Amino acid sequence: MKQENSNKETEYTGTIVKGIGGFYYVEASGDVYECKAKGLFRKEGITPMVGDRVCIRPGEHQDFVLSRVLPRRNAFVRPPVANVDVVLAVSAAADPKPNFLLLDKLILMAEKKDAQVILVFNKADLAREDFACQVRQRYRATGYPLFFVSALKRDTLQGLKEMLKGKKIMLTGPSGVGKSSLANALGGFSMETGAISEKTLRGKHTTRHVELLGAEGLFIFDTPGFTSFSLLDMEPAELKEYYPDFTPWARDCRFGGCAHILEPDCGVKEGVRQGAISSLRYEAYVKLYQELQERKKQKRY
Ligand SMILES: Nc1nc2c(ncn2[C@@H]2O[C@H](COP(=O)(O)OP(=O)(O)O)[C@@H](O)[C@H]2O)c(=O)[nH]1
Ligand SMILES: [Mg+2]
Ligand SMILES: [Zn+2]
Repeated sequence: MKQENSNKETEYTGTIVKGIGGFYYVEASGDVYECKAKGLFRKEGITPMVGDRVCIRPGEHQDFVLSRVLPRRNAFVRPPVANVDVVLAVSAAADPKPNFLLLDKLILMAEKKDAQVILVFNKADLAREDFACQVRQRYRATGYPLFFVSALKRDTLQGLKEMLKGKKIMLTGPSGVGKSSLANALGGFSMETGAISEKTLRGKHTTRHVELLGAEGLFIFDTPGFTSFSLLDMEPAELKEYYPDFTPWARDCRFGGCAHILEPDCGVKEGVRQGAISSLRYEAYVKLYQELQERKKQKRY
């Protein structure tokens, strides 16, 4: 997008798709420009990130200068990416067995950063008969879109792909669930798949750069996603804010700051009793709440 600014210089708006060795690669109207960042950024405490919307302008020597970082929707530290629209929280129906506590943590990270959450259960071809039913039960009241797919069968991916059009996407989830396979099937990329390559990747390429890949109308951050190690840095009392399935019931709690744990007359616990909120999801909430409390105590001493 060309814009004439006050200096009558041509300015472009684009997206950082890669950053290596002090250079940023900015995609604007289908072209990629190699840019140096404006010297002032460091002084201003601004670090451009992959995913950032930025302005660039021609420099003095037929080069390009990254002159401005536009306001971000969000920014993650590990991996360092900005403007994640959608977090695909990926699990496998089997092999590896789903870990719902970890899944809830991934959801919470996404919620905290105000990214849209989409739940994906891959390897549907390996699922037990009642699997989808149980999962639906657990997450129905959250309102999160929920997909049962197989990266190996493209026809199962159509609905998901529709929902991802035009979005910047981060895939998260444990190793082996099929994140790379999904990215490849959704966008025709060629990310390495398989347990062995995953391990060697982690061993050898710990400084592997982050890249935003675009194809077939969607944009995927090629990173390992956030892991359980960087999870749940929040106050125990903050946790409940990120449970959309609790929200309508929390209005009936007697106490304003109700944590929905031990308090009497708790609307959320009533919701669980009535079966509107999944008891499994609620029990996982209690576990996470206690985990956060425990950690807070340890920090204090
Ligand atoms: N049966 C089955 N296997 C799959 C499916 N998707 C991926 N896989 C296999 O699961 C393994 C791990 O996949 P990968 O994409 O590397 O997982 P990642 O570690 O999450 O990136 C690979 O051997 C894939 O071929 C699927 O839908 N069904
Ligand atoms: Mg992978
Ligand atoms: Zn309550």
